[in-house]
Amino acid sequence: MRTTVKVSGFTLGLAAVFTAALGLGHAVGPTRATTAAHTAGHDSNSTEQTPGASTHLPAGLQVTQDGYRLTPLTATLATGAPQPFRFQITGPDGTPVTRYTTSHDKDLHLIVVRRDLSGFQHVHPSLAADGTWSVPLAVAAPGQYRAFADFQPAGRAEGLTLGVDVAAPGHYRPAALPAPAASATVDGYTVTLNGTLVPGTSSKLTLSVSKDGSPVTDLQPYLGAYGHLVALRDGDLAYLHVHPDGAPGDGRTAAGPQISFSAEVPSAGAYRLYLDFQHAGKVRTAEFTAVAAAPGRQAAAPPPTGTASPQPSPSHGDDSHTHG
Ligand SMILES: [Cu+2]
Repeated sequence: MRTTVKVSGFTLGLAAVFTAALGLGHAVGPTRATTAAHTAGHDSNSTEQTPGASTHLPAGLQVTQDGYRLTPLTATLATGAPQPFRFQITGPDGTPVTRYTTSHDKDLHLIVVRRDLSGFQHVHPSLAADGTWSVPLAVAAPGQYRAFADFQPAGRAEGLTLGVDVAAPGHYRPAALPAPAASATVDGYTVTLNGTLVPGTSSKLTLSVSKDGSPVTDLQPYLGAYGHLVALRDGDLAYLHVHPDGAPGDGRTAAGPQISFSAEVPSAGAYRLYLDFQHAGKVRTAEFTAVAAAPGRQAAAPPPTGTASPQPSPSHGDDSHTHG
């Protein structure tokens, strides 16, 4: 008798947990049904949203979305000599995706950054016939890293950015986020940032490149643009790939010194911006911290001269931008 009562109680408990899990899944995870509603134009689903909340999560926060999943095949990242970092993107049918739509000259862009927003790398892995991506990779220091795969499966209308954590074993000394600054230096280049990030609004950002005090007017196209800008939100590393205004050869876009972008950040707060630009045959990355003001408030003006990011990321040399 006693046993029966216990079992019943346990079964009840299970049922309660299962119901709670269902509720949670409904609230935060797109089920097949809500995904379909999204595709159809989020009507039924949007009624469940907090008023004013964005319907879609920012990119890069999930390891799986709409049936696609980013699966690392390499357990850890190397500090020292580069080691192959391998991963797959599996599709809704569970098999590795082998066909992609090219974007910015590449089928997949891999961004690797430590969780404290240091050690940024933007590399382009090679795809094997079986759907395995691989790239030689080393990071400058131990720590917990975030790897973002930015890609568009063939036949899908829009791109996806999935993110996964990968550790570089060792003693992790997290670095503080550098203070907001309007200029940064890298390899003798000075890059200045103009513009203010406003949450929920397309904000124009202009970056100007100079070297030895002279404006650089012969920037070279890199992946179909004079600059590529990635923004990561401090705190959760929400990912924004910001699109440049204008393209090389369109008759109106100069090869510097200014590169313009339209950026829409999802919230107030601090972001780390990473600008990739190419000059004299080499791709470099200038980094900035920028703060998006809460709507209706004035953003604090960044100091005129930057604590330029120390930037000697040894892992971010020529190789990290060579397309294999
Ligand atoms: Cu790329």
